Amino acid sequence: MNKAAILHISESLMAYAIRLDELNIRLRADKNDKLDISLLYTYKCDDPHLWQEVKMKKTFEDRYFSYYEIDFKLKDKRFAYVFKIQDENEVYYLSENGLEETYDFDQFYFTSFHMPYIHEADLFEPVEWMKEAVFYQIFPERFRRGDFSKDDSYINQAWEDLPKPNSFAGGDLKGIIEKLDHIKDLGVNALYLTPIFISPTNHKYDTIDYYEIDPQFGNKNDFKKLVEKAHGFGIRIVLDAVFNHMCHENPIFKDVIEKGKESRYYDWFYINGDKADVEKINYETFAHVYNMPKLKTSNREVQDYLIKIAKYWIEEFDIDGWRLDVSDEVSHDLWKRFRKEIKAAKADAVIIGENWHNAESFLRGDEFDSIMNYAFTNVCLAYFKGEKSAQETSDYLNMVIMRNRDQANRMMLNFLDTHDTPRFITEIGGSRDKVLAALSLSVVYMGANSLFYGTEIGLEGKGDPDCRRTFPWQNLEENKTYIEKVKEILEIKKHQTIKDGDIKIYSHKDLLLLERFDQEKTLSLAINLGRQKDFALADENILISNNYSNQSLGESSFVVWEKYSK
Ligand code: ARE
Repeated sequence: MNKAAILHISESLMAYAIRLDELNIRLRADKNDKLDISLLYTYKCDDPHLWQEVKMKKTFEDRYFSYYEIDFKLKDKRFAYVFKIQDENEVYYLSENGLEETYDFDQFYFTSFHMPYIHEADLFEPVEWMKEAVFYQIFPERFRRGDFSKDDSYINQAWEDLPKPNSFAGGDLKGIIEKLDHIKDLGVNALYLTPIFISPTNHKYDTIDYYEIDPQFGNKNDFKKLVEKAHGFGIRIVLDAVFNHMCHENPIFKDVIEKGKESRYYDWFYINGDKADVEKINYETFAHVYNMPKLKTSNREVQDYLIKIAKYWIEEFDIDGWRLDVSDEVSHDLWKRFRKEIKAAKADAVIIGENWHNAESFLRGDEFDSIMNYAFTNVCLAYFKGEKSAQETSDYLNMVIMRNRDQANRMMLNFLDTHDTPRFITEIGGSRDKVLAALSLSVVYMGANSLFYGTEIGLEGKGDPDCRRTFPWQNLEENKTYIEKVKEILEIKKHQTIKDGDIKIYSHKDLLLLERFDQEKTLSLAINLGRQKDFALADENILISNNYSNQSLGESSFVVWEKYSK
């Protein structure tokens, strides 16, 4: 046994409460070792010398490691445990003492792993609707123009032109309202809108007034109508909270430009000198962008200001959550307060961070519910570009799951592309078949989904700003068959096994395989991007397939089927 590979950390993502009376416990070991692993446990308030044993199951496997897990129903909240690890020759015990050949159970007070107590307030409560959420992400400036009576002197691009960094094409909220039928028809049940508040740019990530809708997009009345109509359709609305920075033209920052240290807002920013100076850029910003001065989010006053904004749009307009821009660069202290206040305002409002990297420290149940899952996007790109094999992809997807607690995994926002990335279809060389296979992978994988507007018609685009092309509505008709296929895939989301089931990810030769299962049923997905053509998999209950014929998977094909669990 490779002893160095064995890992367990108590009170972490390797031992945490799923419910008040249920724990998830994980142990890591070397993938090449054949091990028999059990959890030995006792309740501290019963007879603490009465130890029981229960087997753990191997559930995930990445490139080097196997992960063993158990979901454990507790009789009491005070819990002590050690692991018994057996290889072909010997038995070892893992406790706070480390890995040893024997374990002195009489000394467990000092040396066993502990779960001291589970408090209601510390539980990571999932947002139930996220388990079946299919988001549609809209960049409002480019989706649809619905208002032809507004002052449109700002528009500098014809709808059919390709966007440049400073293009304005005229999309607005009325346009979104008009097209809600199309969105609903796809099987979407949530919208994520990039920023809509007053700002000088087309993307509006530099806010001048957090309490007003940008007139280019409409007004509060339009927004109210949008929320009402969407809610009527069973579609929730999540807005973009740009709280890492504001616009340099925001009256708050302007006050600091004018009054310097005399401004009551001086300490809201990171300024190097007596006055903020836009010429010298003597203040911290988002990236190196002078027009986005960075807010000091550990300042209590700044926190109060931002939390009030977030609550306002929930309380006055009944929005269903926030996507948090550049959330990894904002203080944990703000996000902890933010969560408490947002959940008090609307218990099932969702909080989705924009963290491109491992965000475990934000996903413990006291800050975010979810993040934009760029790790998933990244591995999908590599796999569908042919840069990663089925085996490597499976290893990676397993690893990503093991980065987080189960609650977070079930709410991850999985997508193929966003307004910040090139369009997936363009990146993988234009294959619509591959996009459909990738979409089914995103639906069957654990978490919520997000579809970037235009995906349903195969809209192309390279990086920002090209990925933000206007929606070519005239092309809808000619894409009817493709849209139907996209709908069929999103439909899979409604299966109980996808909502609540466990997941297994593995590979077999060129096939990438995923299973979602509960006691009753198993829903499987197989994707083949390789050369193997004669592998029969699904012979009954096929839910959806592409290029799958004669019971075999050919190159660039996939199939989803369902059967009763054994
Ligand atoms: C504009 C131009 C760009 C130009 C840039 C700098 O379009 O071509 O490079 O200016 O001059 C918004 C707009 C952008 C705009 C930007 C600055 O949408 O069009 O760019 O403002 O004015 C990192 C951040 C992540 C961020 C991405 C873009 O961590 O938070 O970069 N995403 C959010 C939004 C953006 C938004 C902003 C932040 C700013 O979603 O739309 O940009 O509010 C690695 C790193 C990540 C990095 C990622 C991508 O993985 O680890 O940290 O993300 O690469 O670069």
